Amino acid sequence: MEATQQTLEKAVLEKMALRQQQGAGLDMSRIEWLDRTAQPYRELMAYYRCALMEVETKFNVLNQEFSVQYDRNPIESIKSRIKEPSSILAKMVTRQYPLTLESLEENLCDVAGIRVVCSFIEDIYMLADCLEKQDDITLVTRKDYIKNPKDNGYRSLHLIVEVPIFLQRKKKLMKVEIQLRTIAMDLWASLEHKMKYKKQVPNAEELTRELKVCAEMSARLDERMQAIHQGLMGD
Ligand code: 0O2
Repeated sequence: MEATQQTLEKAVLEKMALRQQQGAGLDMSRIEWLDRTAQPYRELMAYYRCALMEVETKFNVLNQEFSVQYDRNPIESIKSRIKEPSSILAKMVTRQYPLTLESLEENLCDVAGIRVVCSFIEDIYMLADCLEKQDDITLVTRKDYIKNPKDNGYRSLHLIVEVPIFLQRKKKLMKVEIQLRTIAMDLWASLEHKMKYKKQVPNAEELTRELKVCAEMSARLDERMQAIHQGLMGD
């Protein structure tokens, strides 16, 4: 598995190196080029990791403040990831984006991704609003798949934001994709994801229908649990 990953990473770097080499018209060997491009690629991924740390800290701060003020944590868990080189390459090739680092940065919004799992739907909107109001955050897009679920039943709130990272000599704005969902939405999405990526699923149509029913049921459950919670808090 690790060996496959390394091979794929090498393939991405090599393809990007070649494209840049052709663009710049430079005359040097493939290996030299790979070495030269490997470093900028790693640097860019390091910047995305820094951006993830910034956004994750912002959510942790909000969670702390909330727990002090209201004696409860709106966030159940936070997971972050950098998109794998193979997925980056696949997306760039499928969408016919130029295979350069500049194009990667400009066209892909989900290289750095953070998933925030909340207890209640109202926590999702509260956290999203708090984040969007921060003066170093720029909202690029907001897709509300909770109010407008996908046809298959998928629910989550998606934000693409730009966040500055402060480096030795410069400030750099980095894009981060944020997915906010409840525990029930998260469970549903991981089950559906498993099904999507499984090659041969017996009774696929039946399971897809069943998943859609489950999405409806879990949405009702989220609403009822929130109503009970509001009742307990006296809202
Ligand atoms: P992965 O492996 O999770 O990264 P974009 O790809 O952002 O340019 P798109 O497709 O409109 O454009 O983005 P959208 O709708 O905001 O979805 C982005 C991500 O949300 C997906 O990333 C999934 O993580 C998640 N997602 C969206 N729809 C579904 C769904 O129907 N089921 C599940 N399980 N997850 C979904 P990737 O890149 O597809 O995958």
